[in-house]
Amino acid sequence: MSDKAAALRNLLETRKIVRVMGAHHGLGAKLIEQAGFDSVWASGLEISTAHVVPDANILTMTENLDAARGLNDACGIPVICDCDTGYGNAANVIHMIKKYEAAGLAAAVIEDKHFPKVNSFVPGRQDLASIEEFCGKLEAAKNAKHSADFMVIARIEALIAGWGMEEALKRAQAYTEAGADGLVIHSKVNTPDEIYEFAKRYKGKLPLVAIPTMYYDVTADQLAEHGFKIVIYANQGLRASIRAMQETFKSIYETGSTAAVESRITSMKEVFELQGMGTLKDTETKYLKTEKMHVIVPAAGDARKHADFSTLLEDKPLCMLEIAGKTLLQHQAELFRGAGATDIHVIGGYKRESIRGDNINVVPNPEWAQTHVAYSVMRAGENLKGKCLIAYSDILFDRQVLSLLLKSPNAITLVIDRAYKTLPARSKALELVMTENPAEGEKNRRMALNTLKPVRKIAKNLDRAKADCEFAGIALFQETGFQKLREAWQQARQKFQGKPFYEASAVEKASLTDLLQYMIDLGTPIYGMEVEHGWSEIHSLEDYRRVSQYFKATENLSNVS
Ligand code: SPV
Ligand code: MG
Repeated sequence: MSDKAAALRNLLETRKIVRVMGAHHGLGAKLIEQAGFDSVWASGLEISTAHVVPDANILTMTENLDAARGLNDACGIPVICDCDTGYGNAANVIHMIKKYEAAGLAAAVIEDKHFPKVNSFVPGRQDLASIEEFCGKLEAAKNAKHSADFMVIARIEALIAGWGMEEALKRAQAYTEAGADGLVIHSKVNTPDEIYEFAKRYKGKLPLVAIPTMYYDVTADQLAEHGFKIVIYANQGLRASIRAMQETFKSIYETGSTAAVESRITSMKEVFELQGMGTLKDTETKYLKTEKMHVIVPAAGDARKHADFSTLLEDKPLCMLEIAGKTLLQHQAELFRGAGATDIHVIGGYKRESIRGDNINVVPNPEWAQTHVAYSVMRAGENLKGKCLIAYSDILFDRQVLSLLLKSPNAITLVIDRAYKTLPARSKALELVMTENPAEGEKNRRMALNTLKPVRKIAKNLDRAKADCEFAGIALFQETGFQKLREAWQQARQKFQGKPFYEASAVEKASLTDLLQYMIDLGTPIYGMEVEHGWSEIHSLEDYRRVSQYFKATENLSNVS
């Protein structure tokens, strides 16, 4: 038994009049449901027009059934189907009813014309079937359906064909006796008078259906007051969308741009909502078992002490600094998402209330003034499972650097820059790295871009003569590597409680480099991926200007291409 057929029966019991709106595709059905209508009309006229063929049984039953299924699947309300004349004789009707009922549709309307029919509003060839022939179809339909709820509604075309009121009433009586579940009385005049007269004179008890295409002034309440139980607005959605598309296309064609129509058309956001993109996201979270890639951006510190542009940071942390129209964080987040990040956690401390961005999870570190990067990272990382990328909030880097890093098979990989020695001295202490074989990089300069080298030392106070690289502030931890980082942190907090920890005065004040050095000392392999360019920190006004100019220049480049 179709739940939707039962739902339609229930609507007939509970509504003063059941309001039905025509559609030809799932989207229409969804919008009809959202607008509050009770039911959807799978309109032959609409479905034909959508295929750009005349509403004259050019489309097959299968094509109409497919369209009706599409409407039904897209909404939770019952669908009443326009089945024309039943696609042939009584034998065709039997097949049709079985198919429509099995598809979960709520009702089939068949009209008493000859196959192939023509739309009721097209003059000429409105040939009526005999009463006997049509009653045969109704009896066949009644016997073919399984559920008492599924409705077979007879549509009387006597007024359309010009056979007059007496004929219409005679047919109404005959169809009632033949077992129809409802009656459509169709009319092409522009007042409801003749259907009102019909309703008044009809002696049976079947629910009456009106299709006020021509007598469009009538209200649903007026129809209800005159004894109608169902009103079908058969084609207004189709007509509205044709006009809207024509006007939109004309404007775009004439102006050469979509600007003039933008405010009149549905936003992409709304389009995605209609598609059910939100549900898809939930589904993905629940069922897609692909590895997650989390990103942690420690951004809790107050950078004013390092930066010579500190006045720009009175009300925000460095990650909210605007560079070429976007915040530093937004630039980073776009890169991370492009690389497949599933979620981005930004640890906020100083002025954290100003941190915002699409799909950014701000993790507060209220102890930010007494703690440092390792502590912040672990606030976000405590419960994360999967791969994790840690990126300092004051750096920007090239897409290529990120994609090379993500190819690293090692459990822990740091991006390290071997060109640091050639750069002018910088105000902030650099985080230096000594790899296993510093000379190697020099030897293979051209080949070594993606070389992964074991890191021996990482610290601020490394002897510059021994340090071959600078840590670029981005590190990739595979799930196992991140687990090791977490364990090392827990161990360090116990072991070094109340004591200095590497270069930090206390373990809570540890930099990431302190924790990494601790791990190296514990025997955990940590690799450095050598690069020579492709990233920049933003520590000075000079950095800020250079990076801003870079973005403006690349924007101009992309405008040219
Ligand atoms: C349809 O929508 O296809 C109908 C109603 O049959 S009407 O076009 O008004 O005849
Ligand atoms: Mg029709």
